[in-house]
Amino acid sequence: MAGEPQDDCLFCKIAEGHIPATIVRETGTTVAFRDINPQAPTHVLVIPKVHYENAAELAAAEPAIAADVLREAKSVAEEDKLESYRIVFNTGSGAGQTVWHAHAHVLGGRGLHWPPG
Ligand code: IU
Repeated sequence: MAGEPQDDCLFCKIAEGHIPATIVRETGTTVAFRDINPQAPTHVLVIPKVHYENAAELAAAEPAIAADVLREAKSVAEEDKLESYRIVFNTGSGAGQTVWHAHAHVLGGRGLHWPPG
């Protein structure tokens, strides 16, 4: 059920501390950890602890937690001293989403092209 931990969800397991990750920040509602396959010098994922399939579903059900995710993304950028950065929510397989637990990619530390690929 949406919002509840899913047995087969890797990010739920990271949020619960059952699978190790390089955690950079944690709040009551979010966890931020380094992506295992970084696409930029800073590539951190910010996830809500609650399980929703994507950012839009999270925002619809738990708008305050969606705001927490954005606030934490900014804090990650500040901690890594990024002047510019990009926050990405891949939504749907056609956009490259591979993990079905809402997550913000925080990317920075190199030039970022526009439009993205
Ligand atoms: P996506 O937007 O769903 O494609 O992002 C999923 C990300 O999760 C992707 O960048 C992976 O490298 C990352 N990731 C991870 O950090 N740790 C893992 O164990 C797995 C995926 I599986």
